[in-house]
Amino acid sequence: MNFKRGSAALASVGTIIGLFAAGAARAQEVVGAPYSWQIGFGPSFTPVMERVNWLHDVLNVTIGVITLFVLGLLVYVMVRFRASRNPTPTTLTHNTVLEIAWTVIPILILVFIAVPSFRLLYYGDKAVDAAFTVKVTGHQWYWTYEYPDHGNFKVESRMLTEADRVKQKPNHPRMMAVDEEMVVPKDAVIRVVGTAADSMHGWTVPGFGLKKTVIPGRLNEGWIQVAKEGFYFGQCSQICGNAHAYMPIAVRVVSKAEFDAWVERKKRSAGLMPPLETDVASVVPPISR
Ligand SMILES: [Cu+2]
Repeated sequence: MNFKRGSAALASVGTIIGLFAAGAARAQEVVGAPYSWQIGFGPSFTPVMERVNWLHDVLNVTIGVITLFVLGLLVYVMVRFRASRNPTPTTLTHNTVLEIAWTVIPILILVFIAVPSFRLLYYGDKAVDAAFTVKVTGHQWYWTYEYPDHGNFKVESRMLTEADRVKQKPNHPRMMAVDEEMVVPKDAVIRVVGTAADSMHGWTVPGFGLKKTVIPGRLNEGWIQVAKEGFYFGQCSQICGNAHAYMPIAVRVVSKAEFDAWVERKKRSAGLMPPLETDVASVVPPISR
């Protein structure tokens, strides 16, 4: 117990130091990341994940009630029909009413569970009135993000080495920081379509309630709408090869203005927009004769 408390305290001191260190470089905080001693779902950051949490709670209560009811029946049978109390066994084998009841009631329970399950499946399946699309592609072993509605520039997202993480993004969790995050504006409904270039991968961000297996030759769809700015993390969730553990998913949610500025920078560096004069001066060396 003391060890647990001690390490939890150390971890939080570490987090605070990390936040201070990063504060100077970047004001945006890490919002959706796994935390020490986490056993259940983390907090939800999208409408889909809120509903996933709700369904999870409803199912847990349903399962709990059924389990307690069956346990009660077993205890009752063991006490009421014990051998010492019933020296002569009964020859009763059928009870039509009971048999219909124990068939129909579980069916009704399954229907009760199926209705919200299917509603949630279809709710998360397709984006309605999406502002734009981001195409996610899983590679061995990194992610690319394409922005087809913004000129189709592409961002490659690779995990930082531990040394680079400490230097560049010290407040990001170990083995989850990447060089280039997927960047999206807050509050906007964003369609996320996913595919893979080689083997199957899984684009999964727990706080978004999104877990899409991405498959070569197929396009799978989901959507997100995140209200809070910051960094959110997830991991590839299909065993995709020897560096499967080293292709984390990092999403940066920013304001609309910041997003537009980021898109412009990416478009310029992809040659989709003319570079700024200051960039040209720094990139093209003066001609010497
Ligand atoms: Cu993978």
